[in-house]
Amino acid sequence: MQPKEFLRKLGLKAKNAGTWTGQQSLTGSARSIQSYSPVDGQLIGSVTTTTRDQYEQVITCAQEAFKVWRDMPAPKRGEIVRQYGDVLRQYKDPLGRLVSYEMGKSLQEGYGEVQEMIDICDFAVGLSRQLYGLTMHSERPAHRMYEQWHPLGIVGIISAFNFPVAVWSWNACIAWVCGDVCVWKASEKTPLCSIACQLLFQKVLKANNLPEGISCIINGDYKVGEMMTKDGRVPLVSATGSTRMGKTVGKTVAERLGRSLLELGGNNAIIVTPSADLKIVLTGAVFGAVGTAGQRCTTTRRLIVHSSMYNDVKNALAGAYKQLRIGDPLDANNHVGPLIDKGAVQNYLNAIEAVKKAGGTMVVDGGVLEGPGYESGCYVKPCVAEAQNSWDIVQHETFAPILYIMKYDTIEEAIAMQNGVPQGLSSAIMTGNLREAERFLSVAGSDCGIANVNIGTSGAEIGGAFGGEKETGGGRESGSDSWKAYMRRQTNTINYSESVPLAQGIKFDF
Ligand code: UN1
Repeated sequence: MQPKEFLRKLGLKAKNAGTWTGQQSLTGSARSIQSYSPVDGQLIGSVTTTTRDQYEQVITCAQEAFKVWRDMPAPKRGEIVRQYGDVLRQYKDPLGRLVSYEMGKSLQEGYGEVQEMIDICDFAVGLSRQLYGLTMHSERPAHRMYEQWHPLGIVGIISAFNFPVAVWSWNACIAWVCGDVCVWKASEKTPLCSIACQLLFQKVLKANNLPEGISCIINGDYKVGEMMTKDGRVPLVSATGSTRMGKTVGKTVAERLGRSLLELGGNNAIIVTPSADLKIVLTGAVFGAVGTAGQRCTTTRRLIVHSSMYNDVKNALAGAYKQLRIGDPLDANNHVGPLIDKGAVQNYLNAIEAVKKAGGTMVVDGGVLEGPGYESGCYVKPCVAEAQNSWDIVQHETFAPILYIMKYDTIEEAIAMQNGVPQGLSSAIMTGNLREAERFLSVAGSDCGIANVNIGTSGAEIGGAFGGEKETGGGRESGSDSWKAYMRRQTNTINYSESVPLAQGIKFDF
């Protein structure tokens, strides 16, 4: 299917996508964002950036919509999200293709992202009947105490290019069933994906006669994001992206005592123990390191291998990397697509330079691909380098398919290495040894938000709470009880006695 065709199916006019706010198509912005595909370097479309005035209109529109949405019973809101899940099922093919074409991930992964959206819709529908609060026993006679959860209002969502649709949906679908309305600032590298999602959701709102401001979009760079992070009318900002971005967002939102939910960089490792199943190690590590061309926050960046099997793993990896096919991600034969843009290619080249300078040896060489099919200049070779955990370059997250491999002797040493980075998102151990596995999962084990046994670091399911510690930002999105971040808790005490007994035994007679 040609890009023109899937864009048309999604309601996007090629070359001029326009600006959507969720309310109406606004005009008057002088600047626009051009979206070029990293697949073939072609201009896919452009989107106008949101001006200050337009931002004000969007917020007013969202505030008005909130008044309607918050009064709808939660299971009825769940019904709207259920319908969105159905629309996504219907549009999985064109939306998956757009994700693949605009972002550059493989078509399978593009479909996978839409599937994650469908799954989170299902999860949110169930949740809409389970927003439970606790009841407590009051210390006073004839008193009842309980807590209830109310929506916050406007939830601001800042999302990254690497999961241009799924990560928004983890936030938006949960926020919606909670009764919040959402304002989404997507990455300026993938603006059309966000507009496509928005148009599909607007179909559902329209069919149900609901205000469009339940879902709004603002477009632009960090300055547009800043309008939201500084805005006291946005009680929660959920941001996914680099640690650098998260530090700014966290600080700005904290200055006004707002809430932020941060899902930032990872520096994820797999520990390979002597009892590991080599087949599992290879699949987990190779998919973890080269999937999405190394541009997942959960990408495997470090392989910490027991010295007794270090050479075997190194050779097996080199063999597996030889099989990788790099090219057009829409062609199902290819495993690895392009990086997002030339800036990302430069970062990749700089990191390889830095690792070599530090004394690293390449196990699998990197490099930029040229020639037919690689005209966009964004295709690079996934590579593997022998490195030391303490090196500055290894301590940093480079959003590219570079895997660092290193040796350990004792399990304590391996865990210390795995934890010995500023980030704390995902981690894994490959082992057939129960003691080692449990030790890795114990309080003295992995310090990450995600810790897996005999599974790689990427590809988390939506049912769990997703996020990590330390410089990953501490936020949790998606499954489990992550919904609580999108609501405010109210403790209620009701006195049905005929007197007013005070708590803590205090007497106040007059
Ligand atoms: C991200 O890269 O920001 O666990 C999210 C995974 C995906 C989500 C990654 N389900 O790899």
